[in-house]
Amino acid sequence: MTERCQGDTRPRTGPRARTAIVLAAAALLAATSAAFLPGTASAGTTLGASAAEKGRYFGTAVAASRLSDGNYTTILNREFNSVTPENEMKIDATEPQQGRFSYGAAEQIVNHARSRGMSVRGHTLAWHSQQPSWMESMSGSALRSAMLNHVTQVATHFRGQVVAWDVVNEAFEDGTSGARRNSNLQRTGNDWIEAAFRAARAADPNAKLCYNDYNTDNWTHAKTQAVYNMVRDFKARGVPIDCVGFQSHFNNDSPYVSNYRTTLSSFAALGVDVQVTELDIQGAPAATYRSVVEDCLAVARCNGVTVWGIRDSDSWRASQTPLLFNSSGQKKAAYDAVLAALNNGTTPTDPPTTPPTTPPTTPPSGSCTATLQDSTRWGDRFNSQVTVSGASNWTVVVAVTPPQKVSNTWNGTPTWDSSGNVMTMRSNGSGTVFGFTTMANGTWTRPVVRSCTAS
Ligand code: G2I
Repeated sequence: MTERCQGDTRPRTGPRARTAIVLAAAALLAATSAAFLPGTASAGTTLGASAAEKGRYFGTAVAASRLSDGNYTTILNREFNSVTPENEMKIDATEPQQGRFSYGAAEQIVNHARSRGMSVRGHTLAWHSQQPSWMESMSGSALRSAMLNHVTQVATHFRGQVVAWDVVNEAFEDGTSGARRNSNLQRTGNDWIEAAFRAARAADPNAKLCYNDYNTDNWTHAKTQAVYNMVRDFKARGVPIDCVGFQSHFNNDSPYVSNYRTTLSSFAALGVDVQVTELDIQGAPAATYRSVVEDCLAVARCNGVTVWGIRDSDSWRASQTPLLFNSSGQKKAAYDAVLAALNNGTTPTDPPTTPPTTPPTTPPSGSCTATLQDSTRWGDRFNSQVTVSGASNWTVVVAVTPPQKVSNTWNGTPTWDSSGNVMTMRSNGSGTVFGFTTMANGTWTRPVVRSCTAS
């Protein structure tokens, strides 16, 4: 191209000219996409970033023992923006002897996640299973007190670090009875579940509190209806419940059904968030994975999807090869289907909200420039995208207006001031665009870029 100078408009022919036309068209397309599809800069290529652009998270169960496996952590750090400790926050792990708490393995996962901008789901505070032997042998009021103390201690320990807790896990019977599961906790009195939720709320007022269960995916099943009735009752009586987790372990005996979306939306209509908390599907059929993600995206209050492990070899049901990555860590067809579903996801139809009227903001000074633009908006939250120029290694400070809270970020590593309203975002090395989701909490003021510093 050196033979042509700027302004030379003579037509060109031949392969180099065709190459130039293709490149120019590609550049135009890229510029157009950037203008009309904010956030496509580097999202769209990983599960977490794509989900974040839809205002959701995409998470995985993590085992502390696997964090030393480089293949595992490479996938974890690249693809996911939420983690759930698979076993490390369970009662037997966190209180192995009564009154003696042990948080090391759980903290390893929490620190790994939070230092990389991933959020943490806590699993689980009260459950009939994986109880330490001292608790298994307890009953009555002693057990009730021990359970409430456990909830209080663990939720307090992780206060501010866990965005959502599975407060109570698997408290209902399988089959057609719709009854509570007969467990030592249930035998302490039918109100044990609401007592656990109240204790959790007192311990960590800002965490979302979830009830989590399996075989509650099919809207027509008695167990689904029983959980629904409990949540409706809790909402009516002011028991502090914020969300319902659908484990969604699908297999030939307990398959995905097309009324799953009805289940999610029906629970959401009770005034709780819904989350897919432990997804795995026997054989990992791409179409079924895709449907699950589409169902979540179709429900405004579906916050995100967590798969129960990264590679097939990490699964509790490894022989069913139910996950998105094979045992060598390669993406399976189901991965491609999930990513496509996240990228084509529909924006839920929420009541319209009033957009802010102030123009996009740029910081007053600094060694680089950061421009904030509005992106997708939902009934309760909105995305913003910040484009940085003038530095490849940058630090940008953004403030949101209380009671707004940033719930999700992508393409950068965030840290927070003590108020939780001022986010310092650092580049991951190469990108010049980052984004975040702000929970409006009734306030729709656009976040403000305070500074941009080259580092
Ligand atoms: O069972 C599948 C999941 C159903 N919903 C609740 C989840 O918490 C549950 O997770 C699984 C873990 O994936 C397994 O990893 O929970 C199992 C226990 O109920 C976990 O299995 C345990 C084994 O039973 C232990 O022998 C083993 O020491 O995993 C432990 C750590 O590998």
